Parts: sequence; C-alpha cells; structure tokens
Amino acid sequence: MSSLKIGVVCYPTFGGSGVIATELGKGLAERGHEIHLFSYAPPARLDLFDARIHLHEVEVSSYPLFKYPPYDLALASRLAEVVEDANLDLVHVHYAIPHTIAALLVKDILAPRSLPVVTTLHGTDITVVGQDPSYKRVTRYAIRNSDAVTSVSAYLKKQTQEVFGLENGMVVIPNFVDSQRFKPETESRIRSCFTRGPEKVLMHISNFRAVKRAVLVVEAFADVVRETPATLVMIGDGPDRSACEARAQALGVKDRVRFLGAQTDVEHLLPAADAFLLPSEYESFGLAALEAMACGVVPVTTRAGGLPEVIRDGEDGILVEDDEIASMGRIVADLLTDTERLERMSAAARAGAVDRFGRDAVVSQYESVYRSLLADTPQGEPAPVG
Ligand code: GMT
Repeated sequence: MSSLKIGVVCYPTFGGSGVIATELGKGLAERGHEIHLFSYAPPARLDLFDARIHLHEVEVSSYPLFKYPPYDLALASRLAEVVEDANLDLVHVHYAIPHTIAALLVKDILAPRSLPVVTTLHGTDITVVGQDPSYKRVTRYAIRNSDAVTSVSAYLKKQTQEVFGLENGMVVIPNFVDSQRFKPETESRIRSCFTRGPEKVLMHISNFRAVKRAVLVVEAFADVVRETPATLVMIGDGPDRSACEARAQALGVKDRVRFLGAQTDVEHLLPAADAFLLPSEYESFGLAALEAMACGVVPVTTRAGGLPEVIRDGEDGILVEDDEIASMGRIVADLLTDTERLERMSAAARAGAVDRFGRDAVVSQYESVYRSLLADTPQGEPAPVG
C-alpha cells in the first residue's frame, strides 16, 4: 500500500478527540504515512520523535478591529499553505466545529485541485456545540459537505442522524487504545506512590466539566471508605475541580483523595488503580474508561451514550443506571471487597480492550476510508454525505 500525505486537524487539549487524533497520527506514521498535524498548540499526547510527523501550530494574529480573532480563518490559511507546499492527499479533521468548516474552505480555495475532507465526530461537537443555535446550521453544513464522516460510536451516529436529519453515509469507527503502552503493571511500584497499605485505589480522569459529574465520584468514594479502606486519585483539571475538593472536605475524606491535576502520561498512573469511576451524564464513547480497561482497571460508569458499546456490564465493567447513581459507592464497595470477582473482571477488561479496541484494526479502518475517497477522486468529487 503506497504511503499517503495526510493533514490532521485537532484540538491540542486533554479531551479525547485530540488524544485520538494524535494517536491515530502516530499509528499512521508507523505505517509509513506522512502526517501533518494542525492545532493551536502542541497536542498533549504528541511526541515528535517520528520524522514522519510534522506539527503546524496555527497562530492567530490580533488586530484592533478583531474583538474575536478568527482562528478558523487562520487555520484555513495555514492548511491551504501546507496542502499545496507538501502536496497533501487529504485532510482528516477531528471535531466538526470549526475544523471541518476551515477544511471545506481550503477545498474551495484550492479547487479544482481535489482535496477530500474526512470529519470524525467525537461527541460534544454534536451533542452540545452542534445543537447550540449559534452553530447548528454550520454543523449541518460541515457534516453534509464532508467527503466522509465517521462517528466514534453507534450512539453518536444515531444522535447525529436524528439531530441533523441525515439518512446515510456515516461510518462508525470506534476509538482505540495502544495496548502496548496502556497495560497492567507487573510490579507494585506505581501503586505504592498512592498507598503503602492493602487498601484499594480508585481513579477518575476527566476535564472536570459538568457533563462528567466528577463530584459524584467523591460522593461515591465517601460511601466506599465506610465499607473498606481506599484511596481516590483524581486526575485532570477543569471547572468542577474545586467543587470536588470542597465536597471531599465536607465529607471528611479529603486526606484520602489525591488531586494530581492534568497529567500527560496517564498510562503510568492508571495501572495503580483497582477501579475507574466515570459517572458522566453521557459519553459518546468514554475513551478514558477504555484506557483504564487496557490497564486491567475495572470501569464503573453510567449506562449512558456509547458507554454500553465499550463496557460489557458485569463482565468487563459495571454500568450503573442513572436512577441508581446514588448507590454507586455501594456498587463499587461490593466489587472491591469481592477479590475473586475483581480479579476476574480486571482480566476481562484488559482482554476486552485488546481484542475489541486494538489500535491496528482501527487504524486500518481509517486507511480504508482514505483509500476509498482517493479511489473516487479521478472521476470527480466524491459524493457528499447525507
Ligand atoms: O468532553 C470530553 O470529554 C472531550 C471530548 C472531546 O471532543 O475531546 O470527548 C468526546 O470525545 C472522546 C473521544 O472520541 C470520547 O471518548 C468522549 O466520550 C467524548 N465526550 C463526550 O461525549 C462528553
């Protein structure tokens, strides 16, 4: 298979869309493709040790007239420049707003040169931002005019079709995990950073936005420690972090909760945990839960959005109904105190992550999308989605 030159556009933050874009870029580069990453800062998970990965930081100049400096236009200009200079074959954008719009603009600018645009929908670009009246029409335009649209779960595909009235043309390509990097720890070195005793370690990783309901993690934890000794490790940063700290204080468990802030190398931290708590209001996929599973950490999450596509309830994790969320602490305590069940589910979580969400299979799926678009190109523009 000949190598391609691929432009990848993503947010650089700790959010899942930036992580997947970066990990996909790395996977494609390992297969010999040339990757050009565009973002307003270096993506959190990016290391530039591979000569086939090029980072293009987009700079937005300010001008007294610009109350809101137009990032999307600066991105489009930079993209157009690199598409021409490096002769890119296609552009793959992660998160529709504003990335797809910028890519579609470049497609127009460079016409009649062909430039297939692939959009991967990650979740809040549809469920929150996309439905906001300020962005809904441009989001629909972005989806309809992309040459291919992929969605990270069947749940998100259905949501997108319902919200935007699209009939077809969207492919579900799930997220994935690098199971060589995310794996159970064989000695207890990391674990001993959090606990020297026999107590269990619980973990939560998120951007602490309202949708994650991180305060519920602290509340569940307070119920757990009434049943069994435990430590809670909270990783990430965001609007609800101080509310979590205050809740831990109020519930008298502050000395058992460690707030680590944003961390890049979570693969070194996750293996220290026994269970991973994610009581989100919804998740289109729940990449953090998948990464925990790959480390043999049992996820306990809400039965929301695409999470049931990732976790097999009772087998490799536990899905809690939303009206049972107040019992999450008891559910976790029952799990932690049943060693045989915890070990069985931990092994199943690792096996499930490796077998069902391995990186290679998913990278191949994206490659197939690229190939089918490029095969269409000589005959004219590929058929638009929807
Ligand atoms: O809200 C976040 O967690 C960030 C957001 C993003 O776009 O970066 O995450 C979404 O995309 C991830 C990667 O595909 C999914 O694993 C998350 O479930 C999804 N978040 C939500 O749906 C809330």
